[in-house]
Amino acid sequence: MRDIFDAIQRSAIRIKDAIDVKDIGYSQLENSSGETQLQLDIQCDLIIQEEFAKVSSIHTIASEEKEKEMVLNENGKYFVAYDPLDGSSLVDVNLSVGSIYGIYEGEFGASHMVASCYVVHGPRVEMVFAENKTKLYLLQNGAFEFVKEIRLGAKGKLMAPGGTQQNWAPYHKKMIDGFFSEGYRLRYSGGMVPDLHQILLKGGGLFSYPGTSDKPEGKLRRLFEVFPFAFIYEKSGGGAIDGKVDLMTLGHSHIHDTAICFFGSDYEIDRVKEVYAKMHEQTKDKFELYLDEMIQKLQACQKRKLIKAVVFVSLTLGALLEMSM
Ligand code: AHM
Ligand code: MG
Repeated sequence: MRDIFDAIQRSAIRIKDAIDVKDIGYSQLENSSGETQLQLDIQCDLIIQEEFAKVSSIHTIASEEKEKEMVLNENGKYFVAYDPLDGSSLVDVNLSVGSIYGIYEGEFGASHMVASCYVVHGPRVEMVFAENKTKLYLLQNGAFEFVKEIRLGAKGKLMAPGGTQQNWAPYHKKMIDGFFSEGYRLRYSGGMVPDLHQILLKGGGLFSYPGTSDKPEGKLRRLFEVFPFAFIYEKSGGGAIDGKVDLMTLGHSHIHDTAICFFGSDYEIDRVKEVYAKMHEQTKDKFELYLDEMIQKLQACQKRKLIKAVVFVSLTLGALLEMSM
């Protein structure tokens, strides 16, 4: 694990230099000498790949920038999934960005995660690494120095609500509005690394990326974004759920799968659970009532009308499921 930690630190220093060049953010295609430049996120992906290739304990890597996993060492035991430069579009406007790493043993999957880490590139470069505890490090004169252990409070004051609001479900909007009317303050930059980092360091709050009408399974990727932060929040004394269950109990079928996600301190996570459980209950009740009605209709049907009724039921069930989102 130590060699992975070191490789992440070397990558962070190289990524800092890659971000800190004049042309980045103004032109993604050509630098001032007219040479073709690699897009910054691809450049960061290659930096990390190069540093991980030096680590013999890494078996396979998966990156947000790579379609498929890449085997590095057949004898390695760790599987590392990373997002090399999350929120890369924020570089253009000089807001903070970051890299996220999920370290899995034996294979990818939440239940195999043994450590996770992220690096924030803001006014300073900071790194948060969680294994048994969550620890904060600061880049000082070319080396990362331990600063402190991080613990979340039981209740926070900050709210980072992701996703396009017009595509939120009404119960989700009501819940977020409820937090604001309790005095929570909006803190959303559009970069999950700085947004979750702020909540973590300021003691608590809620970051959410719900299922929306355009992205029913959320936007954030399980292996590179959701599981690493879920691990960090849980190790820091907070919670991470998909509305119903602990995010760390979810599976995945593809390396780029996404998940609906909420990260926060206990108070906010409990509220999300309550609101989402109530919504699921109501949807279930509505669904059962509807099914009973349909069964009665079917029973009353003449044999020749049966096929027509079955088609009708399938179509309306589909519409009802869509409505309940
Ligand atoms: P990216 O991987 O394309 O950079 O997108 C991930 C980012 C997260 O950092 C952030 O929380 C989210 O996308 C913001 O999305 P939205 O603008 O839909 O709220
Ligand atoms: Mg990302």
